[in-house]
Parts: sequence; C-alpha cells; structure tokens
Amino acid sequence: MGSQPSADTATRDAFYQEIEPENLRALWSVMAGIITPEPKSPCVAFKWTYEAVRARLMEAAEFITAKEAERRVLILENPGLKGTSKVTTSLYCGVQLVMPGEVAPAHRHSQSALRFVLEAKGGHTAVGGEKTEMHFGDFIITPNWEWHDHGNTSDTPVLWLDGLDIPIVQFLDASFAEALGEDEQPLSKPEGDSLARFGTNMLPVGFEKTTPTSPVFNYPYERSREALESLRARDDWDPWHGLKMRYVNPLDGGWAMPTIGTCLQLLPKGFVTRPYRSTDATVFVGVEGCGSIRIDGESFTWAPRDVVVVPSWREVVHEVAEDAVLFSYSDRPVQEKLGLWRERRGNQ
Ligand code: GTQ
Repeated sequence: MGSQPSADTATRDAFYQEIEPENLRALWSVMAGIITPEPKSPCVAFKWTYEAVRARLMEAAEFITAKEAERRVLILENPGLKGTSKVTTSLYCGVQLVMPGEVAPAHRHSQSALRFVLEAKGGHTAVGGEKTEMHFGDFIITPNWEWHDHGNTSDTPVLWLDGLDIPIVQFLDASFAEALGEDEQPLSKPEGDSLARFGTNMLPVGFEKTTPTSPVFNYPYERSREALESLRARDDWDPWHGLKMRYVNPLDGGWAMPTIGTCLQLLPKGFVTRPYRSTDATVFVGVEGCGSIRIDGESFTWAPRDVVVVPSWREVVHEVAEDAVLFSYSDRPVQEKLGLWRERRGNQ
C-alpha cells in the first residue's frame, strides 16, 4: 500500500519538463537542495589585503573624483558570489576613499551603513544634522533613510570600511534612494551631541525610542579599546572569542544596528581559540597586531586593516602571536529576531 508507483527516471524527467512551462516544479526533485541539513553557501572564505585595496583606490582617484563617483568605493566582492556586490549572502563590504578637499555629496537610502575607520587624520561624515570627525578604529553608524555626506578638509587621504545591509534590502525589494542635491546637509547640532546625550550611561529624561538604530552616532575607538584594556586583567577570556564585546544600543541593550551586529575583540599574545562556528557569516577587520584565522583548516594571516570573510557555519580558529584586536560584523541581529541564529562551540 502506497508503494506502487515506481516509474522509471525517463517518465519522471519527462513530467518535470512538461510542467516547467506551467510554472510548476516538483518539490521532491529539488527538496534536498533547498532544505539542507546544514547551511550550504556559495559564499567562500577569503582575505583582502589592505595595501592592495588601497593602491587600487589611489589609482581610481586619478580618474574619478568622490563627487563624480558619488561614492568612491571598491566593493570587496566574495569570489563565490561574483557579480552580486556581496561579501556574504546577506551583507555588503566596501572600502571608501575621500581625498583631501573632496566631498561625497548628501544622499539617503533604505540601506543602513556602518563605517569602520581605517585611515584618517581629520576626515568627517555628517548624519542627521550632526558632523563627526573620523579617527582610526571609530565605528560610525548611518541609520537607514538618514541624509549623509562625507568630506575631507585634512591634507591626507581618508579611508574607511563600509558595511551595509544592501543584499538584505535587495532580497526584500524594499530599496528607496534619493539625492539631497547639495554637497553637504545643513548642520543643526554641535559635534559630539549624540555622544553627550546617549553615550555616557545616561539618557535624556523623557527620550522615546522611535527608530530601531542606536542614537549613538560614533563609537570612538579610544573608548572601546579602553574597555577591552581594562578588562584584560580580569581573566574574562572566553576560550572561543578571547575578550569580545558587542556595540550596543543604549536605549534597549540590543545590537547597535537592526540588521548588522558589530563587535570588537581582544586576543592576547599566544592565544589560540577553540573551534567555533555560527550561522552568521562574519566579516573580520584587523585593527591591531596580527594573527591568523583558520577557516575549516585553511589559514588566512591578517595584519591591521586587512579584511577576512568567514561564511556561515564554517569552523573558525583564531591564532595570534602578539596582542591583537579585531572588529567584526555580521547579520546576527536579523537571525536572532527570526529565531534562526545558532552556534556550536567545539572541543568542549
Ligand atoms: O557612503 O553612502 O559603500 O551609499 C555604498 C553605498 C557607501 C555611502 C557604500 C553608499 C555608501
């Protein structure tokens, strides 16, 4: 009973071909590929060397201005996701260059952006009527649909890493974008305003949360680094992460951005982490020291400003010969909200 039909492959294949023009597909013919027992991604592990990316940006600066380009950015495109402008299945990564005297004109879009500053002695970005100066290691947020423009009044190039949720917005078909029509938006707040209001473990009485993004505009590296340094003496080392802190939204203790989770971690000289995997593909950025990330046995050595991408559910082992600091971002907030996020801590 129930086990009679056992047509030959040719009969079945003929059927699949017949129904295809009717926009029908037999689930049983594709099921194993779409409901996999474990994450299976075309995204691959890869490293970009900062000096090489920087050299290409400098080359680009000789034939296009930041204004002409709107944003002079080289996208770090995952070799397994060619032609998609993605660094992982869900996230985007680029490196942006603003030369002395240049502006990247004001625009806004549905995509949220993070900036992680790689090289700056005085560049700036403005968001929501407030300007912030950029310094190496600062983590700066551009919430979705906020006007933003960038500039560089210093005499040296300014470079930073852009992390955006472009693929998520694309997947949801929810993209809107517009230009302000001005190089710079009008400023309505003094510099440091958001940090004073929201970045001191205090909040203005009566302030109500109206957006899902942290009201802290710039998380200065100096402060984040100091937190790690103060904790290092306390033996709070996690065998899988070293000393890893996440950037939070002070209004609710959640991630600083609704779609992108960001962290800063310290690994002390000689530390080797235990094998770890999680469902959030992660972009790591070298900040201080150097080390290697072994991804499913393949080793990627990194130095400051290099970028390493780890796909979903690949086994990660960090190893550092000297004190090292890494910034990282992933789509973990999205997966957590959907009840999808998982991790596996190896060698327990
Ligand atoms: O700086 O506004 O890398 O709109 C990609 C899209 C940067 C930006 C990117 C953008 C920006």
